[in-house]
Amino acid sequence: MKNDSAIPSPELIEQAAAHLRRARHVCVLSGAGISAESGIPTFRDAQEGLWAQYSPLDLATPEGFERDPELVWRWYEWRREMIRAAHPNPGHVALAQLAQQVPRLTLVTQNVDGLHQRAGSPHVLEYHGNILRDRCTVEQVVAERSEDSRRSALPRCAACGGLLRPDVVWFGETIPRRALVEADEAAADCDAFLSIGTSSLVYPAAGLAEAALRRGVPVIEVNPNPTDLSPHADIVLQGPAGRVVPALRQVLTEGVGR
Ligand code: BJW
Repeated sequence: MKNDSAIPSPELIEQAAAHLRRARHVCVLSGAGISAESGIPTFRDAQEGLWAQYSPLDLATPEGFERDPELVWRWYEWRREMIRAAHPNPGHVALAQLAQQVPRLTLVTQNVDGLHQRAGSPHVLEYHGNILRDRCTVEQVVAERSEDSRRSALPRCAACGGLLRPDVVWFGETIPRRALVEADEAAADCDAFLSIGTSSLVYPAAGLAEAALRRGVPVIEVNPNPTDLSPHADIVLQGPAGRVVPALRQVLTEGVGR
């Protein structure tokens, strides 16, 4: 990762804030990078990213789960513990506050950690589900664990006894319908788009910024590293979300140097 302690110039932050000030509806897409400063690893960062150490095909596909559900559950239980122990960081908090400062803000998150909600963001669209929920593989609904499988390596549904899985979206699976539709609507209606802490590599999520770009809507990216979106974004705020989003929120409220 590049020098992630630097943050963009006040002038560039003001340019981004000016777009947000003019906006009637801001659409935000967040990714793993916004939770990195809460101690939760991203997926694709070269050294610490989860995919540098674990195979997405084994751990984040329905086929991997079918082959070895115990392995997949062990990995998810490890991540759940990490996420339960984590706290929202200043990036999550500033984004929740930003929602109070613009007429309308739709927050679409690819993250499964629930940290936006814990920071106070209302109506978060969980595009890739939530790791803290279980889903029944038979009934395909969010489910409780049966009493006798609570501590088992393979938890079972209290209602039907079916095998449970984490309520997340794996590769090749469809996005939860409500999140998919409402995110598409927001990308089609917004007049400013903010992409925070995502590599913009995973679809259909990455297509949301593309849809906004096609409409000529200003797209602002917050990321310490360049992504596939960066050359197309109107403004790239290069730096960590935990510093850049609070700075953006502050400039939006107070203006530069006032
Ligand atoms: C910081 C920072 C700091 C660091 N501050 N920033 C079109 C083209 C090509 C392929 C496809 C396509 N359409 C569909 C596909 C297939 C596939 C896909 O996109 N593959 C690509 C990887 C090539 N997509 C799917 O399969 C999706 N489903 C689908 O399309 O269904 C329709 C369909 C069904 C059947 C057949 C065909 C189509 C589902 C995708 C599910 C993704 N699931 C995961 C796991 C979730 C569960 C879990 O957590 O375990 O979601 S994978 C992983 O990637 C996770 C993330 O949400 C997602 C995105 O990652 P994200 O958030 O961008 O993280 P990173 O690590 O990539 O990036 C972090 C960024 O943060 C970096 O840029 C850093 O620089 C930055 N950063 N520190 C700010 N402090």
